[in-house]
Amino acid sequence: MKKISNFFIFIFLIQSAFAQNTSPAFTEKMKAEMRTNVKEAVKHAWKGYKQYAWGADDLKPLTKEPEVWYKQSMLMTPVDAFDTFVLLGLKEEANEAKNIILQKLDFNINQDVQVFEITIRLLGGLLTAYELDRNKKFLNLADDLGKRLMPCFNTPTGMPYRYINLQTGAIRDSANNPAEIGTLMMEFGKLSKLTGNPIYYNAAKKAIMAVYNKRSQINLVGEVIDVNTGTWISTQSHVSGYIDSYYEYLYKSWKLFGDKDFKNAWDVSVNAIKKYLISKQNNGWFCIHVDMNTGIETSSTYGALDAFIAGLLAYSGDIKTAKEIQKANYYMWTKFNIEPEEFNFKTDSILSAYYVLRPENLESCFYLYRLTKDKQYLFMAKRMVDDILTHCRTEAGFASLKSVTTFEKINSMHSFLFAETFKYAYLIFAQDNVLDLKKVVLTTEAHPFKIK
Ligand code: DMJ
Repeated sequence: MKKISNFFIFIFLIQSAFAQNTSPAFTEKMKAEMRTNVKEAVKHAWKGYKQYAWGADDLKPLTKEPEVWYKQSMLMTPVDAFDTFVLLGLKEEANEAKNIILQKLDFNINQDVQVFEITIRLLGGLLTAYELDRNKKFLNLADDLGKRLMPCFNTPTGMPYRYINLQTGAIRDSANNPAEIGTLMMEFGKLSKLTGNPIYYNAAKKAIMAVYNKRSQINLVGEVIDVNTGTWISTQSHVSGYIDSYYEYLYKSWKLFGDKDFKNAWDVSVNAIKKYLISKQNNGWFCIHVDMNTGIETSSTYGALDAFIAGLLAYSGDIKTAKEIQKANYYMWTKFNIEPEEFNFKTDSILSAYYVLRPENLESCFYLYRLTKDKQYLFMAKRMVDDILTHCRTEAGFASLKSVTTFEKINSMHSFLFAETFKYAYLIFAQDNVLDLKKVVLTTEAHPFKIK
């Protein structure tokens, strides 16, 4: 009898807590536990990399083999991971990463590389490493890489080619996209600020502004553009892959450099995003695909990559829209216990079922928590982190998933797991001063750059 009455008292207390709109507390102890769990996961993944893939770009977490992107490794994992180790206070791991980078990294490779990926992971990682560690060798490596990448901008429009040979400077693939064109601004701009050489800033600014100047009459950009002629090859418009971080860099470049041209371009662009791309559903707001000229919907594809837009909108001051979109992001996550790569909110169905350890949903939680201190985002983040640590862990590290409906794993562990996913997973449960958003701006790969 006593047990039954206790049960009713408990239910009563929960109900009255909800009636008073007070959700349960997320205690300091819970935060500390989450930080411990994330640190342990970082150490586990790094241990696997060291044991089975030391010196390679990435670890293949199922077969326990090294993965090298091109002819020769460029140490993607150590470079992407270094600042995460520093922020998490993992000194031994930070030293190991630093030593291999300074001893082995060499960009004199006769190989075509993708300008965007090399910039956000390596140039970005090296610049942050320099700002954190002050060892000039990091900056020299960044400057060497910057010089090797510069010929990509030699086009009539100033928009870069997608690929460049790091040794010969030969360029290829003139069909590029706003994300890969625009997401060079923070890294090249920072390189200019740190070296005193303006060529990088100027080239990257010309490129991103060239995309902006090719916007349609309704202020949207398309998905693929010819960098020689400036003609749009695909007029699909959205905030997903191929466009996403172009918008991110318009706003963040304004925050980082205080250059008003970026702010103006962001203001115009974000109004168009809100007018044409946002669709309001019961499960939250999400972004559709439209034609850049007409604004007419072409598909209602959303997904793991698009999830960044909530965080970006929160960061730029629109908390209301951000909260609505994060509701959809979380719905997409909890429906399967991990988000799929692509999801259709209108039909409530998966379009593409894989999960490659992406950070964007957690990233948005991080910004929303920092800016609102609403503890629902701590609970959301806990759920996502717990799910990743449970479903993706392997003996040697963490693996991507072939499908979020079966949890079958695939043999891939991208370096952005260290640079972004683990970093956001930790920071959301850490004190604000571990990373002060008034002092730094995080790049698209979550490398913090100091605002000067
Ligand atoms: C990262 O390399 C960057 O965040 C990029 O802008 C998008 N894709 C991955 C993470 O999903």
